[in-house]
Amino acid sequence: MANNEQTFIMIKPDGVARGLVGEVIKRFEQKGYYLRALKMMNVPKELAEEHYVDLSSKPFYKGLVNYIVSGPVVATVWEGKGVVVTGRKLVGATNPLASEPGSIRGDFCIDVGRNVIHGSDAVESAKREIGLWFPEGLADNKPELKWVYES
Ligand code: DGT
Ligand code: DGI
Repeated sequence: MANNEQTFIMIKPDGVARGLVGEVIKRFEQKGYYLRALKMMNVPKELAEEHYVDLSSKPFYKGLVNYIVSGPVVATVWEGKGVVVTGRKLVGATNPLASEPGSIRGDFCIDVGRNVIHGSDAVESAKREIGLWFPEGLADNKPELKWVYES
């Protein structure tokens, strides 16, 4: 399994407004994942629409897009072995009422429409989302991680 797998994690406007940025970063860092890129931004409507294009036929799509553009978000890329699947475990199930306590959604939210964080659900979608949110590319800024990985 590759040590340099990447996932896209976004702290949504409610997560930023509620001061959960540090908490999210802490949980990914303490697991051992590497914060490869980070930016705070207001989201153009077209970007929110494109990010959630797979859900465009859903009745909640318009509300979802309005929620994502309602305030600043923090867009991040995390890197490490198994980070997509394990990142989803750290994030928790989509509906926070079904998220396990100990996961971010399980610990910090209630409504599916205010679920504080997004995490890519597969390696392929992570690639698509990183390209979408970081079209400028990622800086070459990775240290040696010999205290995290055996080889
Ligand atoms: P433990 O960790 O001593 O409580 O024992 P178990 O039952 O959780 O784990 P076990 O018996 O499979 O392995 C004993 C120890 O060997 C474990 O603590 C870590 C190490 N170990 C197991 N598999 C590997 C491996 O593939 N590579 C390395 N470097 N160490 C391993
Ligand atoms: O990858 P996830 O965010 O866990 O889940 P997803 O890709 O299926 O859905 C994306 C977002 O859409 C999710 O974080 C919250 C929202 N959503 C999903 N299902 C519903 C929903 N929002 C409402 N209001 N109702 C839903 O049934």
